[in-house]
Amino acid sequence: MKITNAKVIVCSPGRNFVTLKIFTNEGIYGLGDATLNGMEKAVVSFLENYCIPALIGQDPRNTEDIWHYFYRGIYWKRGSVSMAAISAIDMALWDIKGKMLKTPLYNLIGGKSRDRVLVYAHVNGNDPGETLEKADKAIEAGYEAIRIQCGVPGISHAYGVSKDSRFYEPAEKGLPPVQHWDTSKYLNFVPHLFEKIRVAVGDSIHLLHDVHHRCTPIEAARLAHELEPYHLFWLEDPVSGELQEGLRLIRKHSHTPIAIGEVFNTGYDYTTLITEQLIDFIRMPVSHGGGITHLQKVMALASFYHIQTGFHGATDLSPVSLAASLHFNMAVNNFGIQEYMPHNEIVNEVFKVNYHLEKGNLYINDNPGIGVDIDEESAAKFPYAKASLPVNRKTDGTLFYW
Ligand code: EZ4
Ligand code: CO
Repeated sequence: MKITNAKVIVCSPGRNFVTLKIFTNEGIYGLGDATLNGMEKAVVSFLENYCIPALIGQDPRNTEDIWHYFYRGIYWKRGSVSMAAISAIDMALWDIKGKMLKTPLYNLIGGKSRDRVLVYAHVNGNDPGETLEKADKAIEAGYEAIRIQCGVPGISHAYGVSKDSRFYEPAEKGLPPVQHWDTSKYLNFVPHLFEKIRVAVGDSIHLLHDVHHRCTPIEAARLAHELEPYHLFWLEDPVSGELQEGLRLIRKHSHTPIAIGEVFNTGYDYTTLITEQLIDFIRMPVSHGGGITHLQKVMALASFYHIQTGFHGATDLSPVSLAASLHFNMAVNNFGIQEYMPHNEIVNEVFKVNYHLEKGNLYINDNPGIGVDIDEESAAKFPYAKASLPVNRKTDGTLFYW
């Protein structure tokens, strides 16, 4: 079996998606998600100019060797752009493998360990009252786990609080907008928010919260400690992960579970975090973390340290990514939870999906491979539109963390 060609499909049904389609001499093709929010064209260029020419003629069944060809074989390693490309290639090859063997991807990576995938919903409001109303709605809809984000008094626009009440989208058209941030206001506010929410929703609902890397290790330690009475399922990205040792300080002061790494892109970003048991959940998704091939290794290492999956799954990850995550989560023993945000309806005109939501859980059907298809005619109706994630500045203008 040979790879005969590959192409990159860029479309924007409400938001930008980059999809890699790999063709073979046996008529089977595979799809991979290469979307990197706000940096889409950089991945397109890397795929088109460097990866696709090297893929043509290779045997698509050799997922392990091809992965290493693009990772070990390339002098300039790692980085979000090249890892997004490698992840898309790997996903497309596993899609081909499943289609060739006429079986869903989960059967190739361990079979079913469960019959559904627990997801968490996104709840965000401008103030605690509105946030609680939306939390009640999510619980009524059957969600067992909800991520709570809320506007912070004194901060004009807090990241993660959606402008559109139905869909969550942090990127805005054009160049990056500037948002403002004040950590002390945030730290003073969040424990009160969670007290209110926990008292109102009771003990049986899982509550999650995303810090989006806005704290220093000692600030994050304070927050994780002060949130202990409200029994969070996890506190996400409490600090920027560049300094893995920084997580030691949080662990030392708190038993709030920690999830980290939606911006990570290799297992090397996790080695200290895993082997010192500084975290509880892996956020790095299939689409940015090296695909199925690499994430299997990361989650295997994590399994020895009681660390579970909790993959990124915001709307900037395409349905191909979400389906790939679902196969992974169905198969792996150390499954934790999956992030889920419904895509805008027009996304489903372009992508034909093989999963559905029922009472806070996602179910996947038995389509072979990853099992999502793309309607290219429909994709062509939605041309790329530049959009960017915001940059953050303190109120005095100092550029701040992501
Ligand atoms: O900032 O998906 O956990 N989810 C998040 C998201 C991410 C965006 C980045 O593209 O943190 O809001
Ligand atoms: Co996040």
